[in-house]
Amino acid sequence: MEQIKPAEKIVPRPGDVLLVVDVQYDFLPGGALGVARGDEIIPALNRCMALFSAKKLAVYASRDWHPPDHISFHAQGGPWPPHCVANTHGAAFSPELKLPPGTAVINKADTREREAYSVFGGTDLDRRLKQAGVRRIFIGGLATDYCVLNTAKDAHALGYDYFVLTDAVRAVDVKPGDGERALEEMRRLGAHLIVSGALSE
Ligand code: VGL
Ligand code: ZN
Repeated sequence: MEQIKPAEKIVPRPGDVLLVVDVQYDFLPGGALGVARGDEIIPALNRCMALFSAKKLAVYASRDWHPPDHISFHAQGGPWPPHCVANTHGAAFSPELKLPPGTAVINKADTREREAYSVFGGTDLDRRLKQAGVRRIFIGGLATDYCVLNTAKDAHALGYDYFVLTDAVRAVDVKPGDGERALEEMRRLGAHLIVSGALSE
């Protein structure tokens, strides 16, 4: 996989935001829809959040926020076991995730009838980012092959420049290789695939 090497520094600047996708108990090992090694991304995300926060740049954190009878759950004929039910333990952010004060929390897929893997899906994220003059989005979180992929596709369609932090994402991999294929698809759509260590003060 082609990546910008850490030696090529990228300095976050006004117009940049960090988007941390769905780092919730249910997507972490032991959770209802646990992503293997999902917990390994937290230190890298914490470093990125600290960097953006120190530069007074916005951090957004999304959460999958489903009603108990969401259409994506098996009982409704959907593909997933129940997960991230709003206001339950499973839907909470990992306490190891050091969200800076003022982090903007975006709930998604929070109505029964609607699935949304993208953080842009059915939320006001695009309006808020455009209003703030945001041009570049740095994306990390879970899962590479669902919410990260679909968020990146929408970022592309909505005209943003976007970066995927390859060491700060992990895949569900329902089929082995789904995560790698998702990264490849994002790269084809113009995503800059970088390691989080490339971000510099
Ligand atoms: C997700 C599966 C079901 C995700 C959400 O956040 O990637 N995956 N719901
Ligand atoms: Zn979900």
